[in-house]
Amino acid sequence: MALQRTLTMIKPDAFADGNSGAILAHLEKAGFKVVGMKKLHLSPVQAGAFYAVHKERPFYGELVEFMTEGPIIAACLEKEDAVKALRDTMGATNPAEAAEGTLRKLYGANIGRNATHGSDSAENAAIETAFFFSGLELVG
Ligand code: FUP
Repeated sequence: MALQRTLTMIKPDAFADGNSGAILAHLEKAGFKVVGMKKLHLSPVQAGAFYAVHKERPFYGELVEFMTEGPIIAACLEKEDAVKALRDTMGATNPAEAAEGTLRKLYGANIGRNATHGSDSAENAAIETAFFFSGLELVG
């Protein structure tokens, strides 16, 4: 498998709890290279657009509210097979079901407040990376 890029977010819960540094260190130790990174506070329109695929789901409103409650860190990460590797490093969507030692197990509280995001496919990784970063901001 060749080098691949994916998109992660340190969500408002993890940022507010002061876990950004630990999460970034965990990702670096797991072999991810940060090729782009920024801190921002999403507006409801921006968070709604990012999660547009979930628009019809019952949790959409709560998800947008949560993702806009405070700052986040968005980062583009590079590694062999990065999309799957990040999903494995994060663990299941619901922290209660996430494996020991995964980011969501370590830092998530519940399925809504689960500390981190990771793209679920190479196609979405490209879309989500372009949502946050211009080509000039990605330094490989
Ligand atoms: P994931 O790819 O693991 O982030 O999970 P999904 O794309 O299915 O969901 C995106 C986000 O919606 C989750 F991170 C948290 C939120 N969510 C809920 O709040 N309730 C649910 O039942 C499912 C997802």
